[in-house]
Order: sequence, then C-alpha cells, then structure tokens
Amino acid sequence: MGERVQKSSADEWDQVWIGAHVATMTNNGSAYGELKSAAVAIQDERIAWLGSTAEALDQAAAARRDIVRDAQGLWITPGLIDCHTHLVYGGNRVAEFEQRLCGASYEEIARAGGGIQSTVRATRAATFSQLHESALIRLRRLMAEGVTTVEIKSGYGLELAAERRLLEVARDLGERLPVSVRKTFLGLHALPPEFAADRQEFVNRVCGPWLETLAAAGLVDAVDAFCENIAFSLEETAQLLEAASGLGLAAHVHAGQLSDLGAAELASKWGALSADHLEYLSAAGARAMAAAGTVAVLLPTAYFTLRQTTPPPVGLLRDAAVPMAVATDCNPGTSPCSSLLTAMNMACTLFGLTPEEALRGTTCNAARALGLQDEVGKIAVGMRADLAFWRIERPAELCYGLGANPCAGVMHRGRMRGELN
Ligand code: DI6
Ligand code: FE
Repeated sequence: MGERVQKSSADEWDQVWIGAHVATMTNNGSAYGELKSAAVAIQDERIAWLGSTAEALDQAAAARRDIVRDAQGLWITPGLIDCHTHLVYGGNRVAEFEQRLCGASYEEIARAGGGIQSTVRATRAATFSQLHESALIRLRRLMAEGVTTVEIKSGYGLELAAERRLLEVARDLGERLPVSVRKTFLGLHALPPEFAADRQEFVNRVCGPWLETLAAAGLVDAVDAFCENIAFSLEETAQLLEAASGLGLAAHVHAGQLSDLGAAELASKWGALSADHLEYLSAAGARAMAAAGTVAVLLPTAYFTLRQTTPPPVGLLRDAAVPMAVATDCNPGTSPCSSLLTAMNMACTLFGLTPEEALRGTTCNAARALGLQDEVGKIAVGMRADLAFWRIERPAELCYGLGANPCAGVMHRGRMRGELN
C-alpha cells in the first residue's frame, strides 16, 4: 500500500499524520478513493508519502517520533475548493429578497434597474477596506468549512477602477490568509447604465483595454461572461473569449442559468475551463462540453434561492461523462451563501448527485474547473498538502448535515491553521 516518491525518505518529512481515514479522491477503485487507517506524510508544502499507519511508524523510526501526529480516526479529504464565487461586493440585497417573496421575479427586478445594478452602485461607492472587510467575513466562513482554494470573480464594478479594486481585494485576501485565491475578471456581468445607449462600446472596452490593463497588472487568472437574454449575447461573449484566448487567459462562462442560448457549446468551442449553472442545457451542449473537457459547475444554492424548478440535466451530464463540480456562487442577489457544505447538500437533495459526486465536485472536479488539477483536489504524492480534517463517520456525512460543520482542522500548503478542534 505504501507509495514512495524518489527522494522522499522519512528523514525529510516535516510531519506524518497517522490513524486517519483518507478520502484521496483518486481513482484507486474504492469509493472516494478511500484508504482506511492510513497515514499521510508532508514535506514542505507537498504530500510526500501515503501508506498505512503501521508502515508510517516503521519509516519514522525512533529518532523521528516528534514528527508523528495522531489524527485520532478523523477523516481527511483534500481541502475543499469553491470554484465559483462573487465574494467581493458592496452592500447586500435583502430588500430585493423581500420583494421576490412578495411576487416580483428576478428578471423583473433586474429590468427595473435593481438586481445586479443595485450591487454595482453599492460596490462603486465602497472603499477598498469596506469591500475587504465584508468579503473577509464571508471568506472566513468558507474557510471554516475546510475550503483551501476559492475562485473570486469581479463583475460588480463594471468600470475599470472599480473592477480593479475588486480584483485587488481578492488578491490581497489570498496573500494575507491561508487560502489560495484564483481571480476572475467577470467583465461582462451586466451593462452599466452609462453605456445603456452604446453596448458595443462597453463590450469593446471590456474585451480590449480593460482586460489588457487588468491582465498586465497580474490581476486576472481567467475571464467570465454572463451569457443570458438579460445580460450578454453569444456574440458578445465570444468577443471576450477570443480576447482572453489571445492573451493566453483561461475562461469560464455563466451558461444556461435562465435559458439555453447555446452558451455551453460556445464555452466548449473556446476551450473554457468551465460552463456554470446549466439548468438549461441540451444533449448537444453536454456532448460539446465532454469533447472539450469543459467542467459543468453546478450551483444549487442559486437554484434554491431563485426557487427555480428545472434542475440541470444531471443524467445528460453523466451519460456524456462531463465532469461535474459544485460551488456556492456566493453573491448578494441569487446566492447569499457562504457554505460550501450547504451547496454539497443541495447538489444531492435538489439535483440528485450522489454524495461521492458532490465531494468530487468540491475537490478534484473543482480543481479541474480552475485548471489546478495537477496541484490540488486529490490526496496523492506530489500534490499540494491542502487538507481538511473531519469528525465524521463516513464521507457522505459531509453532504448530510444542514448547518452542521464537522470540520476539525485545515492544512494549507503543509501548514495547519491552528490545532485540531
Ligand atoms: N449569475 C448569478 O447567479 C449571479 N451573477 C450571474 O451572472 C447573480 C448576480 C446578482 O444577482 O447579483
Ligand atoms: Fe455566478
């Protein structure tokens, strides 16, 4: 069972965790890639060795007993990955939540200048530190549930300076906290009012000088567009995907949340890492995604908040072998949710994923949705030592509880964030 890498000998390990049940999420033939009564050794920020507890104790002979840590029967999974959030924004949309419950629809509110536009106004008016402070609260909640990587989109600034500020807040959060942040420029989120009479000029700026400036500042890992009747067309989305591809940037697309415009096919055509939402998706769209290796990111808490009734065609995605990820879509309008475990629960209860699919959706498949599959999302030798420790009987328990948080500890890049609790 022991798996050694060249050069990794117990002498070089920094720590070895014994007595753990490990959900490796590798395809080792068992559910969740599980290894019972196993041990994981860490060297610097990587996983150096994986094997049985008995072997680990053999290897870490007497002189090295100081590096042995007892996981006391906890489960260890890869650190969770929230691969789709709009974590940084000003204000909130509680008034709109109330309006919707009194009968107004999301589209009606959006067309009347509310919705995304109201968050744009609040975001433009907010300072860096105000944005930072409110995002930090949400990020800490995610992190408390074992999240070690989070994707953060801009998209509530919709002018260069404000978009830059959002991405700078995202970058700063990743630099200050023990969590890895991927930054996405969601330039085509909504048309800001000052461009109401000239959409094309807005799209040209987003896809041209704004994208180039932000990318040159190192603030853009990927781009994104909200491709929808109430937002941006297929042609406008294609313009952004083409510009991103020219700059060597990755892409995501908000596709099929409210209608099927063919955005999944477009995302696939441009080799986007992911197409997200997908409540409305055809068999042809699913096949195109499978052929391109584009991940389907499912966002059940947005579906829940909007009280939608047509779930994504999970059967089609399974049949076409499209990898499925699950994320919070944390945003003030359609998913005021900073709990990835809640999203996993709803992926099961509302969309019919199995608990194993849901956990793959927040580990290995979420890594793939961010292009990070060689770094994080699985527990294997050479992968980054981003781990979550759980006080659970079996992995399905991560999806079972509503409002429960069985996280007992988190390791990011080989360092524990505090002690096990
Ligand atoms: N889809 C969403 O669910 C969010 N953005 C998007 O493109 C909603 C954004 C909002 O309502 O503020
Ligand atoms: Fe979103």
